[in-house]
Amino acid sequence: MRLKSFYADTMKEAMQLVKETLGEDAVIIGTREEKGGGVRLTAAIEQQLDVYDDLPEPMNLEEDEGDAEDWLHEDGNDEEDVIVEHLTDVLLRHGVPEDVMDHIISCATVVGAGDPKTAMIAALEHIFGYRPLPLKAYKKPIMLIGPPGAGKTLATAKLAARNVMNGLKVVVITTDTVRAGGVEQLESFTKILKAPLLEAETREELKVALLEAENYNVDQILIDTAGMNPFDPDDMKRTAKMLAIGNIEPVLVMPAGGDAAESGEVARIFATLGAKWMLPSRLDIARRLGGLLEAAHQGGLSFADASHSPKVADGLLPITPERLTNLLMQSVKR
Ligand SMILES: Nc1nc2c(ncn2[C@@H]2O[C@H](COP(=O)(O)OP(=O)(O)OP(=O)(O)O)[C@@H](O)[C@H]2O)c(=O)[nH]1
Ligand SMILES: [Mg+2]
Repeated sequence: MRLKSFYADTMKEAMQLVKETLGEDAVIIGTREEKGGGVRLTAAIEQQLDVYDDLPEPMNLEEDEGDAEDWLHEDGNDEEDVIVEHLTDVLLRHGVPEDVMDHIISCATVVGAGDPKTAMIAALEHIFGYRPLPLKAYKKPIMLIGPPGAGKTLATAKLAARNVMNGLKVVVITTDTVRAGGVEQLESFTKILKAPLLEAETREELKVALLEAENYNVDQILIDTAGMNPFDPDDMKRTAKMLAIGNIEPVLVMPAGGDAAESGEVARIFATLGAKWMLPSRLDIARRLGGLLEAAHQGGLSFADASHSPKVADGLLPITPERLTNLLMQSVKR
């Protein structure tokens, strides 16, 4: 995709310029009235890609900045234009929906940072919340919830492992007792960690397990749950009833790489159960992060730590505006 901005006194003239320069296939992706009069119109055009162009490239910010300089000199654009064009390109490549993209770009231009990366960090910092999960005694049991296969059990094991490695005592409870292998999958980790693993299928059993866990006098209680379908009212009611026991902190485990609209809707539903935290999973096997940004936006969720590998030993990465920016700015071809 190639992006270019055009300036003209009227929209009609700007459209004509787009047509003459980029041809009939150009798509208008943004318009803005300039402070000093006239309009600015940003247009995009697909470039023919070789099949190998679709492979990911390593991040090379210096090269990106070089490109930005070229824009500056060739087109006489100012810094703000370079930032808008660069960020628009990055966000489009990640399939970020228009309203979130507009919000990020307006914030990035308002902060007046000199380069696209700094502007993106500032915008992401302003728009989204970032709260790593506690690595200390936490009075609320942490319950990992999310769609089937999202990575809840692996995330539970990673959280348990990092707590134990930091000298904290944990008890793990699983409510995924019906599915074959559900308990065994967790047990293989809790045994190594020498952490008690309790089972609770129903709300009543969970109440009992929580009382038992408190008797262990631990720093954290982690609860792994069975996969739940956000669009199935029965599944959601069951989870809501478990959470209604009180004082439980639900954390949504959300796989990266999903369709943005779908991820946003899923996040919004889980947020109604009280989730305020989102633990992104599968960062290593996703190339587009529009789904995660839309989920954070729709659900009003803060980014917690993320899972970036299928190995418990690799642990979790705290998500910060800087890390999110680096992930977004890694080259992703459309
Ligand atoms: N590469 C990679 N694989 C992951 C990651 N997180 C989870 N997985 C894999 O995804 C699969 C499902 O992970 P689980 O932790 O079992 O997911 P779950 O949400 O507990 O699944 P259910 O209990 O069946 O709903 C497993 O094969 C995990 O190894 C990740 O961050 N990166
Ligand atoms: Mg599981």
